[in-house]
Amino acid sequence: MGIITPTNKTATTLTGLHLYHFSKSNCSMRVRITLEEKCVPWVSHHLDLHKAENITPEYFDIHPKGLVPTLVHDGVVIIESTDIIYYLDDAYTNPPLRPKNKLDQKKMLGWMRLAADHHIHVKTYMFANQIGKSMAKNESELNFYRQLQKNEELLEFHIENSLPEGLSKKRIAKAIKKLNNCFSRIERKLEEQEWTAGDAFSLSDITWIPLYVTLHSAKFPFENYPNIIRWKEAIWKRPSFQKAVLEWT
Ligand SMILES: N[C@@H](CCC(=O)N[C@@H](CS)C(=O)NCC(=O)O)C(=O)O
Repeated sequence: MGIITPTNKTATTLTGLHLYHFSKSNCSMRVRITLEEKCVPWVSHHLDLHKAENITPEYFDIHPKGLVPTLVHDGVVIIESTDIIYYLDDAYTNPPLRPKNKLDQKKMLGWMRLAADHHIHVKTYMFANQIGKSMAKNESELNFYRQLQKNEELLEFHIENSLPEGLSKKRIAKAIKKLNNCFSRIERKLEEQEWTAGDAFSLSDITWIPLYVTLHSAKFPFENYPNIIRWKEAIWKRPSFQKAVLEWT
């Protein structure tokens, strides 16, 4: 999605870097890590998703799906976490967060796309195992949400999560299978190389590490993935990770 034109024109008058985000959101972590890697100052607009602070007409006028993160850079509004971090790496080239050679750059983009395609399964796993009940909406909250949310997939997801029985068993089983397939692929890659896209830390690692953080907190069985554990321990030591993730969670 990348750069958008929001209905709310006040966002376009902001100067500097402004991030609409939530402390525990994995997509927000990606952007915070990138900002810390680049050592650029930014202004925080924290929205607590557990208090539905993103479900307001004002925020839907900035982000059409009411999701975090949204980055505003000198009035330019950017959504979709993987697009945002790619944008930031173009705007602030030092240190570079993409591999030097074209082939590894292609691999990096492939891993980023894979993560974006699996977002729904991460969300399903988290809602099924950790946050579903606290995010369930009552009838009047659902009616309010229906008025704002134009995206069918998100609407359906939140309606299903708000049923007394929660998300369907079929949806949860599919998510677990898809996530295990993905992490098995990463595990195999990390057997041959230090980082997901080659021999340098890159946007691909920044895209995937928040998924480890979030899923691990919901007891995803990472003990079956020793190379992923070695990789996450290396990232844990980076000052960017400590500032962007540990200090926010
Ligand atoms: N593809 C989007 C997904 C953004 C997303 O789903 N964000 C979650 C937090 S990680 C959110 O805002 N959820 C709120 C909701 O579902 O209402 C991205 O990468 O930015």
